[in-house]
Amino acid sequence: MQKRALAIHDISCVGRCSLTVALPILSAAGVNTSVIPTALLSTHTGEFTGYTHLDLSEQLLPITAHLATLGLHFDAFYTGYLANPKQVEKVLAMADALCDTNTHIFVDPAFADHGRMYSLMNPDMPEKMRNLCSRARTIVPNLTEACFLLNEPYNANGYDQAYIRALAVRLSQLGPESIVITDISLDSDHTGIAVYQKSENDFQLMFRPRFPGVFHGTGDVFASFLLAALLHQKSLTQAATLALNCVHESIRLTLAGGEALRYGVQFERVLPDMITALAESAPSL
Ligand code: PXL
Repeated sequence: MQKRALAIHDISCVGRCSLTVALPILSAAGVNTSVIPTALLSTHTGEFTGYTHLDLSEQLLPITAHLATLGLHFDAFYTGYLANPKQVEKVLAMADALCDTNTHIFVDPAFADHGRMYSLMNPDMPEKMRNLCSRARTIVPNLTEACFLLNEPYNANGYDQAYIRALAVRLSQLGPESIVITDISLDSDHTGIAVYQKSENDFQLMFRPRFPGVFHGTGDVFASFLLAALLHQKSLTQAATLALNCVHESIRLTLAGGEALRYGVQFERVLPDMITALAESAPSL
């Protein structure tokens, strides 16, 4: 049976993040993907100025009420960028209305990076987002978001494996079974992820050589590849490896192509490889 996902993120018209990333990646993975947009922006807020911003909070519950009448089963309920902390409460109500016990609630906190909250974010977001993370089966914070969620000071570097493992364990104590923390660096030449599965008490770090630069939207690209692989019944380790490789390759192609980095990464060029890897029983990607 074809899998069905519901992606709840903003639409940034230009800049490759949120729904313009989640939808193509999940669709290419063969997942029937519905969307509920949380906000409409002309671009993401990372490296642009003068962007427009329309908060779609008032639409969330009416859209949900209608969709709930359709009696659909969603295999995944995938949340990303929310326009304000109050939307978190609405998203929890949406989960009540649209999820069943088999729905994989997959949360990308998507409110901060590089030690700071995103430009339009309200300071109450971390506390509210903690409630949504508690409800999730899988969460994919970057290191900044992990620190905000746990009220920990953020260190860009100067931490060790034991520190990251402790963060992952504490995040799992909020509720989720699977934790993937992105943007981990134990040395300046590598960047990677921490993967923790609570029921197995299994913790792994995975690294790739670091490319110089700030790559917008890669958290969204990573999360979407990860969910695509999990919906193909890959293990957490397999899915995280595939997603890390796909993001690494997207960045490599972007740098080789010379496109300005604020336009995001060229994940489109990796989709054929993703499709091949998803079809393998032990993905080589
Ligand atoms: O990629 C995360 C993201 C999503 N949506 C909007 C953003 C950002 C990051 O800056 O600004 C609107």
